[in-house]
Amino acid sequence: MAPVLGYWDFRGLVDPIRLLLAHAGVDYEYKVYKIGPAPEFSKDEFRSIKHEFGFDFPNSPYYIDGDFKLTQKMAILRYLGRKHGLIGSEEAELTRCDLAEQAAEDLAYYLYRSWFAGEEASRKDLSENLPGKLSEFDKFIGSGPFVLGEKVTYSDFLVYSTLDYLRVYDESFLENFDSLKNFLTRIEALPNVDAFIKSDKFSRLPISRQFAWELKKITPEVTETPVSKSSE
Ligand SMILES: N[C@@H](CCC(=O)N[C@@H](CS)C(=O)NCC(=O)O)C(=O)O
Repeated sequence: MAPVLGYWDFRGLVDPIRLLLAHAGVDYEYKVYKIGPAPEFSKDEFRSIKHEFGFDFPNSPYYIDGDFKLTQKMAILRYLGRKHGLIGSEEAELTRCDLAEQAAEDLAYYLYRSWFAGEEASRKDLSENLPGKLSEFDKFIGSGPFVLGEKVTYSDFLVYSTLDYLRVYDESFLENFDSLKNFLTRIEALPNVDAFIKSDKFSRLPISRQFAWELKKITPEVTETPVSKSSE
């Protein structure tokens, strides 16, 4: 039976998993749950059934692969990295993947927190603090081409998603960071990733459904900030 990946109808935490699966050429069923409309953004569609799967920690994204019933995005990515040879093979490589993984998490958390804070505060915060964070990442990636040089790993897809969310928000933040821009281009040039992002299975938006800026991009006439009940 094909593995099953489950998540909401936005990119959020599932995006790097979908990119990895596309790159590895894995055939899987994608189960999409619909989040409710603003301002509640109800998660009942999944929450009402999440205890029925037998997960240790019922949540989404989830990945069911035979006897493996996984939640926790990072556990899923590492599992898939090991299974499909998309992980470091000795200590120096493994620790570099760990570093990329956690730095991408920090950056994503920072962006999410800022975007949930509302537009004005977010713009100010990002203009002041983001360039320093991106500069560290730019240096870390260097000439790449990927986190581990020639070898593609699960950590690349985490870094890609976070930077792409930022690019969708406002591409000018990446203007001075050639290594990061080149990194995004190289991930998108991986043949299976290229086919995936050009297919109707992929869409740049929505990323969370709850950020005011993305709501405006999807529905330009919307000018009010939606009330967020929870962060992702
Ligand atoms: N640490 C978890 C967080 C998972 C999480 O917060 N999932 C959110 C969606 S982004 C959710 O709706 N979970 C279902 C629930 O709260 O019942 C992970 O990385 O997978």
